[in-house]
Amino acid sequence: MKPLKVRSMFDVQALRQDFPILSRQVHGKPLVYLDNAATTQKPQAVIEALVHFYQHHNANIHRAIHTLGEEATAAYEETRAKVAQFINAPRPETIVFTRNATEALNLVAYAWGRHNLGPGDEILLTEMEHHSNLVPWQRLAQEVGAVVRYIGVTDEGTLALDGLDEIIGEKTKLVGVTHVSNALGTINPVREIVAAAHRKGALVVVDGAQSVPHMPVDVQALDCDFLAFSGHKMLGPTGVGVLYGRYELLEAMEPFLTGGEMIRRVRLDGATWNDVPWKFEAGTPNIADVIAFGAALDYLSALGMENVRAHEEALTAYTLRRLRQLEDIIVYGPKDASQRGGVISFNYPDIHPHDVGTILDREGLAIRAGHHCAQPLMRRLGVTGTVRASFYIYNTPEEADALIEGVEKVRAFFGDASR
Ligand code: C6P
Repeated sequence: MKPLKVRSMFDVQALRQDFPILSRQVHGKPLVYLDNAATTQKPQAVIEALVHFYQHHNANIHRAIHTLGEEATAAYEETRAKVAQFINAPRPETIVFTRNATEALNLVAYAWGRHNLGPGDEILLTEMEHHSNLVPWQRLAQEVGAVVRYIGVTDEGTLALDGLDEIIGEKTKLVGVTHVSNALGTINPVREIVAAAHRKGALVVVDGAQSVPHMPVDVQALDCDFLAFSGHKMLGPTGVGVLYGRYELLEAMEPFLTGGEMIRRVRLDGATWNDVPWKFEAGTPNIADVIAFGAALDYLSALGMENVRAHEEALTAYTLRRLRQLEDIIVYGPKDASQRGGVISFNYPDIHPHDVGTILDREGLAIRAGHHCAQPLMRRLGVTGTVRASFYIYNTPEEADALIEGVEKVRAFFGDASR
């Protein structure tokens, strides 16, 4: 098949020069990095922002009155403002920095859930949630006597939303839904789910870990109550997560972790809390990585998230077309690339995903094989795991071709499935 001309709005070959790691070899082959749903590579601008901070501005924030402290505080808070702008949050104070999406989701379960859910209340999740938007709620439900229910997954890998207004019951107090499935790539109709939940007075927490890095996400348009995501999946350093929360909700919530920085006044008989969002940022935060995350946001904003989405959609459509031409292969998730992010999960019925992953690694291809922290979904699909390729801004049609060639080699190595 002729390699696809991905009509990107940016020059992918030029952009690749910004990522030092992309020029390395693995097992003597050029690295083809297709594990972007796990974490993305970092451009030089982000690496330099990190080094620059430590070389020129390093200090603790919010407490020092010296110049370095003021500079560090300003840069940290500037990233908060950039995050707010990136997801069109109404004000920077609605942005809380955490370690990752997982911690952001736990924050909601602890700080909102423990005080707002009780016996018999229902938490409605989906069968395609990542464990990070599932286990905290199961644990909370056990603690407070709430009940967890699930929206099912269809054979096409979409949410079974028929009768949504009945699925969300009078007792449903919280709906938790992933915007884009990390295992299937399915883009869920979050706006409709939020509208249905709000009609019943339920709040909605959206797991944006696989959407915010890949497409324009506007929290005001979605009208969600909480949105969680991770900086490391969008060119930023590890150790930075984001929780967006509706301001009134954050203000009414109890703190998550307690200690330094999150207090207003402490006496021997008790304490009062700092303003939102600092009430939720106890102790010294991940200052340097947050500031470098700001450089990642600048990089993505310069590309334009519409363009990022268009690039990934074209690459996904091309790869899906090529994969489906291979004999025996099972590809999961929606047929149409317009309904999915840049994540493609597949299996050979007779070959373990780890074996596929090991052979692909020998070809320089980095993919993920396993349950993708979505074990209930794997059970629904009737598998223990899948092979998953996931794209980002620097991936090319030639790399998609390398994936197909690698998969063909796997088939050849194991022989025909019918034998
Ligand atoms: N998914 C993957 O390979 P953390 O680890 O906290 O940064 O992100 C957690 C998380 C939450 N929700 C979704 C939808 C995710 O995909 C992830 C992370 C990685 O799919 C690691 S399991």
